[in-house]
Amino acid sequence: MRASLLALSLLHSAAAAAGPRLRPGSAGEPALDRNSLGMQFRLLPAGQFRMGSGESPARLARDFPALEPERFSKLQDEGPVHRVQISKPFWMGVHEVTVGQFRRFVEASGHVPESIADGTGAYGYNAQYDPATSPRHDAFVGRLPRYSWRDPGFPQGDDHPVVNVSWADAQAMAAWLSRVEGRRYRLPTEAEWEYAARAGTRSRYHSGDKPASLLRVANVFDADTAALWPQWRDQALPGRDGHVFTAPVGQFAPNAWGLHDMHGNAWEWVADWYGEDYYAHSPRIDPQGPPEGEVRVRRGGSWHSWPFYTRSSFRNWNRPDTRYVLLGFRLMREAER
Ligand SMILES: [Ca+2]
Ligand SMILES: [Ca+2]
Repeated sequence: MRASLLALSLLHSAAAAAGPRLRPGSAGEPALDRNSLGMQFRLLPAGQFRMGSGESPARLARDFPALEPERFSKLQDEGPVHRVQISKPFWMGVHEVTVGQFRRFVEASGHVPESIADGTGAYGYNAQYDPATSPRHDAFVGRLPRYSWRDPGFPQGDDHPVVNVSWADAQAMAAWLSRVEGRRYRLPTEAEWEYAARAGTRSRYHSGDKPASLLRVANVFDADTAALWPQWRDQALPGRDGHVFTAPVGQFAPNAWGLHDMHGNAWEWVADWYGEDYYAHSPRIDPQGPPEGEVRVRRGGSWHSWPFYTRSSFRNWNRPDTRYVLLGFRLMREAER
């Protein structure tokens, strides 16, 4: 038994080294691999999907009654729904990059994260904030030098998603892993991200259309988090997901392709510049985003996001030097040919 398991594992390693395996694993899930930092990746197949959302403001207003109706008329950037072809299989990170993985990267590479290098720091949660009197009515303060990826003002274990990292910090980690392993790591494109998040679904979430379905699959702005932001209690997911701030990655059910936390926990930087009307003219095969821009796209929502903003099609953005308590990243690895 032991010998045959060993043989099987050698066979698997040989197959993985030889190139991508297009067929899903025997359990119906894509093949799984671990890299030198212990990060897990799933080999997603090449394929086509319909990107974006064409939901009417009326339908959204019906299903998200706590939001002001004006919000639903500002979603033109999610359309038109268009067919996108992902031409090559790729290895997608199963989890958001964790605090522990980011620390190992920083220690091994000598990379100085942008929040420390430029001396301005990052954002943090201020537990003393008073919703009635604090500036901006916001518990998040910054930038301040005391905050960084090491300390967003709330407790995080090594298995939580790293936040307060800039787009360049994410790029630096991908470049370092690529150098160390001789394979190409990078941020997913916006199209690769949505393809991976949907895992074949067309619904608002990979768990269905109903916000309540998120309780099973995502750490979002739930009743416990809303206790700290009572002014937004009406926006909270009814119910408790068990996490006031970030959760350890992989605590919730994965999507059909074995990927965790595509909704919620930390927003995820992707590679693309943001273009509001990009979907109207983007190439059908492997779109890469506009050639230039001011802000980079982030996807998926966070532990502090209302359910509406964690939909698979929702697009948001930040300046690339942003470091914020809600924003982390996930890496992908290109499949060897
Ligand atoms: Ca939560
Ligand atoms: Ca996420």
